[in-house]
Amino acid sequence: MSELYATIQTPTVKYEQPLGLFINNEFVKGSSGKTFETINPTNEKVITSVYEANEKDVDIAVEAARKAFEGEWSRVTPTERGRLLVKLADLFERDYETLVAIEVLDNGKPLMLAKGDVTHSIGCLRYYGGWADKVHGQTIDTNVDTLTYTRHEPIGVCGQIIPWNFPLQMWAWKIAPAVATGNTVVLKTAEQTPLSALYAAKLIVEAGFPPGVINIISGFGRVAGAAISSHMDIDKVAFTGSTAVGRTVMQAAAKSNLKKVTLELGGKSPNIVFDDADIDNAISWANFGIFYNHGQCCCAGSRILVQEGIYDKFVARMKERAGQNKVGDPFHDETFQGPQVSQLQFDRIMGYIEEGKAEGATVAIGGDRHGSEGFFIQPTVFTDVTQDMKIAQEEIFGPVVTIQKFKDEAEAIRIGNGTSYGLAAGIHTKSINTAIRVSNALRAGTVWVNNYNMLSYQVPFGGFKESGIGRELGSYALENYTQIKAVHIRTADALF
Ligand code: TXE
Repeated sequence: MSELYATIQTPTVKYEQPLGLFINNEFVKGSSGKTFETINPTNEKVITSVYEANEKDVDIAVEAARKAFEGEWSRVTPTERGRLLVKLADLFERDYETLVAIEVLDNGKPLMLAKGDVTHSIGCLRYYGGWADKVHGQTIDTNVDTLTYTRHEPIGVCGQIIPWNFPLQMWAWKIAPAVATGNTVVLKTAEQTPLSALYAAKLIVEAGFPPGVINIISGFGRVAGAAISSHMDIDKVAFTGSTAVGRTVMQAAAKSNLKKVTLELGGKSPNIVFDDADIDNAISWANFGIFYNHGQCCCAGSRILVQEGIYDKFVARMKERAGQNKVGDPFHDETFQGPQVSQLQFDRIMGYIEEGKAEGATVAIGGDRHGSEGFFIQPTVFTDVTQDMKIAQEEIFGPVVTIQKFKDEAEAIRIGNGTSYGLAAGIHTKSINTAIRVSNALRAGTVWVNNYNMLSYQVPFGGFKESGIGRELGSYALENYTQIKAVHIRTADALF
């Protein structure tokens, strides 16, 4: 094997890992030849090193994407685009065990969750494969001497910047709607988790996509990410990550060529439990709402609001439930919570836990690291939390939840809406009227009633307020990747 591949042995699978930048359907070493390490968060050891993209590599990838967009790809029929996406989904399915193992190894998410991620990614590719030949314009009657119609045309070259919390799922969410609608793509993965995206890149060639349609680069945000956001020949940028970087991306887009921008950013989502809720159900979803994916979810139900009548009972049950979550080796079948993705994220989260203690909140359970190796953190529940505390306002992005007490519906809505974010919310009640009133009043892009974190690729996802701009998934995502052209054809002699 050349240095462009490494043989990797995981506890479940041995496989060939591509390491290069994926440009024009080939793995290449990049213009500097520089590499960077990717770390296994379970044992803090280096898994391998991948090639690092700089500004010049972004230029080269964009050139390849532009050439494909204006050339071969523009002549591929919508039906064929759909077939290619469905073929790619079939290849994901064939290599399911490998993709699952890579996610567990590189990200630290447990097997049971990684399986869900890969299954979801396969479904997402197929779903948008189905859409490819169903995106049409309209004919519009204006007057008898004119034929007027609209075309839903692709935007062009799309820059896509993804995070590390769902490496493969984000890959599919971004690439599938873009390619289904006839765009070409330069996607930058997160520096913490480059591996599954490169493995999936190999499958792009096998599926039969023409060179340059999908380009995948590994690299750092401040270099390759910044080069994408400010590139003069990228027509659209789609970003998922922190609100702080989202602002930077939008500024760079405005200062360069006013490329179209969609952002999926952070959250501090309330999960509201009313007195009349089924307590077993509410505890189960509150636990899943925050501890799923170790709290590394933009929509995590990180603020539990409980009505005063059941507050004491709920806190006691939540402590008990959080303490039962199995934390440990993500390759074990029963593990529910693995390590956080990186030392940096571990330090950030531990910093918030210390801050919460210093601010006077009570640690009901957890509050410390788990074990002595790997980036593991105990499931942590804070009580005696007030609305002004940092832990009640800022996104912690770890297995840490706050519980606040409320009196009535109006107070629940006020606290629920009381942050700068607006990504998601949960409501637990047996009353349909309460559920509808409160879900209408919450300023959030998604509301779950008597469940939490249940995402489907058929359903739009995105944020109100500072949680983002635009919607991913469902038919709504197609709008992010198409622009409308109105054509007026005069069918009679000139009027003037
Ligand atoms: O995010 P960044 P980080 C939140 C969460 C987390 C915090 C920090 O609160 O604790 O962000 O995580 C690229 N120009 N979310 O530091 O930096 C970067 O390389 C262009 C929420 O990992 O935003 C990566 O590919 N791109 C979230 C991506 O942005 C830049 C998911 C995300 O990294 C860049 C992840 C720049 N200047 C974190 N700087 C969600 N919404 O799901 C970085 N990047």
